Amino acid sequence: MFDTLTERFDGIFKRLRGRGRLGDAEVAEVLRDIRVALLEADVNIEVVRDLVERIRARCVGAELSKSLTPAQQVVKIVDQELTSTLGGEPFRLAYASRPPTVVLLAGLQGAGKTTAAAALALWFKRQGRHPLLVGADLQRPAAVEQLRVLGREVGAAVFSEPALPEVVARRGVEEAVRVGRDVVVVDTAGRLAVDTELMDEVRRVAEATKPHYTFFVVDAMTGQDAVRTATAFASALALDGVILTKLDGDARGGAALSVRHVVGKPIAFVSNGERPDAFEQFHPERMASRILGMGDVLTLIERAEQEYDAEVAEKAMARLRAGRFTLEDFLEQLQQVKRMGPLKGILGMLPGMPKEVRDAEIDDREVARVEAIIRSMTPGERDDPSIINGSRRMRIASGSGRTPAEVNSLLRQFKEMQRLMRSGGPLGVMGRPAGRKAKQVKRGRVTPPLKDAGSLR
Ligand SMILES: Nc1nc2c(ncn2[C@@H]2O[C@H](COP(=O)(O)OP(=O)(O)O)[C@@H](O)[C@H]2O)c(=O)[nH]1
Ligand SMILES: [Mg+2]
Repeated sequence: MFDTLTERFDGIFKRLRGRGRLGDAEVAEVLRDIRVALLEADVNIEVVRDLVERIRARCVGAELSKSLTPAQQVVKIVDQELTSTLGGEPFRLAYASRPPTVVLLAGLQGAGKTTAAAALALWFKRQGRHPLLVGADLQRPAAVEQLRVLGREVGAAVFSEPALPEVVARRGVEEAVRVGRDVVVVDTAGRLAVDTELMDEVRRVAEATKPHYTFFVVDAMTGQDAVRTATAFASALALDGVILTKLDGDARGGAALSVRHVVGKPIAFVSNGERPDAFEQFHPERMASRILGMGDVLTLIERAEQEYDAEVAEKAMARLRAGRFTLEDFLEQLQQVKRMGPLKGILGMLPGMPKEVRDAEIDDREVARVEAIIRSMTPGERDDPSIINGSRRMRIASGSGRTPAEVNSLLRQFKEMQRLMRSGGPLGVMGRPAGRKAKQVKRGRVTPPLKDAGSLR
C-alpha cells in the first residue's frame, strides 16, 4: 500500500538526517521533494498545494524545539499535516437511540459495496451489535446470492425478496425491527458510470429507509476518478462518509489523500482485501504514520488485542521479565502471532522496519518448521535448551523432520532473542518506535517475538 510514496518520503527524510540546521534553501528543497512525491502519487493538485503550503508555513515559522533535531521536526510537521489532510480525527459512528441504525451503501458497480456490506456486518458484530444485511441490488440475480454467501461467512442474517429495491429496503428495516436486529446494512445496485437512473434508484432507497449513515463506496485504485465520482455522488446524495476499498492494490494513494479535501466527506472505513476481516475503521493519524514509513503500531496493537489471548500474553511477559522465557513460551507466542494473520502483514506494520524486511518473502511455513522442532523437544529441553547435546539434537531433528543444523540454528537464535530481551526488553527486539508509540510498546502491549518469529530459520 502506498509503497511509492513511502519510499519517496523515506528518501527525503534520510537526506535530511545528516543536516544539523535547516536553512531556507534546505527547507525549499524539502518542500519541492514533498511536492513532487505527492504529485507522483496522483494526489489532487489542490490538495498538494494546500498541504505543502501548510508544511511550509510551519517549517519557516520554525517551532524550535530542544528535544528534536531539524529533521525530526520536519517529520513531525509532515506527519501532522498529512494527518489533517486525511481528515484529522477518525470518523465516529453513533448508534441510533431508537434501533435499528440504518446504514446505506452506494457506489459504482465493482466498487466493493457487497463485500463492504458483509465486512461492515462483521465489524458491527465485533462491536457487539446484531446486524441484518439487506440485499437491495436486484439488477442481477447473482448479487443477492453473493450477499447471502458473504452473510453466511460472517454469520449475519440476510434479508431480500424479489421486489423493487426501495420496497425491499423498507421491508428489510421492518424485518430488523420485527426480529430485533439493531443495525441494518443496505447493499444497493451500482452502474458502470454515474447516471441519473442510478442516482434516482439510490435516492428512492434512501427515502424509503431514512438511513442514519450513507456511505459512498469507492475503489481506491481508480485514483482521481474515485474522487470525481465521489464528488458526483456527494452532490446527489446526503453522504456521511466514504468507504475506500482495495487499498491493498493501491500503490499510489492519490484517492486516499485527496478525497477528504475535495469531497469534504471523511473516510470512514477502508478495505484492504476481499476478506471480510480485511476491513477497518479509518484512522488518519495511523495512515499518515504508515505513509511516512513509521509503521502502524496502533493498528498492530488493536489487532493484537483482538486476537491475542491476554492471559497467555501476561504470563509470557511475566516470565520474560523474570528472565524465564522458555521455548515453551515461545511456542505459545508463535501460535498467537499466527492467529493475527500472515507474518508479512504484521511485519509491514512494525515501525522502523527496513524496507528489505517489509518486502522480504516471509514464508509462514518457516513458522511451521520452528514449531515442529520445538514440539519434538521434551518439556525439560524446552525449559532449558542448554541440556540439548548431540544425541538429543539428532532425536529432535529426526522427530521434526528437520536437519540437526536447523535445530542448532533455532537454538542459537532463541538464545540471541533471550539476550536481546534481557538487555533491551521488547524494544530491543522491535526496533525503535518513536515517542508516544514507544510508550505503548513499553507498557508491554505489543509482545516481543513478532519480529523474531519471522527471522528464525
Ligand atoms: N483486493 C481487493 N478486492 C476487493 C476489495 N473489496 C472488494 N474486492 C473485490 O472486488 C470485486 C467487486 O466487489 P463487490 O463487493 O462485488 O462490488 P460491488 O459491485 O460494488 O458490490 C469482488 O471481486 C471483490 O472480491 C478489497 O478491498 N481488496
Ligand atoms: Mg454488489
